[in-house]
Amino acid sequence: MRPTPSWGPPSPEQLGWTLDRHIFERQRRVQGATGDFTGLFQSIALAGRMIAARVHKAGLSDVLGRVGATNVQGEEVQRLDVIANQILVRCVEAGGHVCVMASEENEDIIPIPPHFPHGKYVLMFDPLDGSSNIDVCMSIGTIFSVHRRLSKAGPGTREDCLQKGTEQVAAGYILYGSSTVLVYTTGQGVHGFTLDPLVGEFFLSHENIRIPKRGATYSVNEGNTLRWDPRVREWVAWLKSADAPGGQPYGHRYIGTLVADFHRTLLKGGIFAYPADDKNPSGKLRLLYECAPMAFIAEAAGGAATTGTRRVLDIEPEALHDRTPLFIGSAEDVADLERRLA
Ligand code: AHM
Ligand code: MG
Repeated sequence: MRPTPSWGPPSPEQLGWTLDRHIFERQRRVQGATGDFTGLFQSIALAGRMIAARVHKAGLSDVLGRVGATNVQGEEVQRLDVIANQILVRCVEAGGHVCVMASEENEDIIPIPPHFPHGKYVLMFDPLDGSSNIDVCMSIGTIFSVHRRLSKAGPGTREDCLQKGTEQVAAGYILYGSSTVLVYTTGQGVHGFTLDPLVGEFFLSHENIRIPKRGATYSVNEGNTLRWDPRVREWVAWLKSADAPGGQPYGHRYIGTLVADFHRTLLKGGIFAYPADDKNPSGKLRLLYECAPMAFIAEAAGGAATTGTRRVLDIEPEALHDRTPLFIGSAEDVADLERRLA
């Protein structure tokens, strides 16, 4: 006998909830909204689709490998890094929604060319996070953070970029994984959209994501163990022991791309850590392009993010490329870590 077909509930595509529509509906609820925010998001999503297209056929086009230079962080620049950076800048600069940008790949702020209008927002991004994974077909991502400008008019300034994480008006990331997923928050609710590559649209696939209060997985580069503060070493040893919360050892997962490790942590719970170490005494990850946007998302989903001693979102940046230690994830897992470092 042939099985009875089960059609199930309508898919996100059938419902037509695209990213554009989701943001537009929200804009309608804000009195006096100008559409600038919606426009900025459309530009970011376009850049995401363009980067995804290049990432997914990277081995076939001439985009893999190094450009032979190091970036402001002293790291080797990969070709796809440069391409992703250019795509984001070009997609956003002409829209008239931002007054200045800053990127992990650029030493200084990225001004908006004078022939384009200057808008009220500031955009900061890590165009291609997880660079070391590009050439080996592992998940990589884009991270972005949006602030309102502080300066009154005209070209934006470095000070417009140097704002605390609490001042973000939106943050998000795009994960180029087994599928391409865009996750964003404006501080209330975290929503995820999956790219249908045939339609070329992001459809709502993860509405109102809440991070579990506690997880059962930790994510850290354990190759750095000998370089850590002994209290961090003891904390990781505890997570691996039968004394760990739940009475059994935590599992370990580490991809080495913050976007991918964070996405898993957001959906399944647990904790991701990049502690300070002897080589990176202030931590490795950058406050403005990586830690603050992810902390904004984590808190909006009911999780937490700390340097070990203070809330990441409260850090006042001093320079564009400031770094900070990061412990982020389920609220109870982060609280345990804080207690152990106190
Ligand atoms: P990148 O932005 O240059 O790719 O560097 C940041 C990446 C993060 O995505 C990841 O969490 C970390 O560096 C991995 O570092 P390591 O290879 O030291 O474990
Ligand atoms: Mg990065």
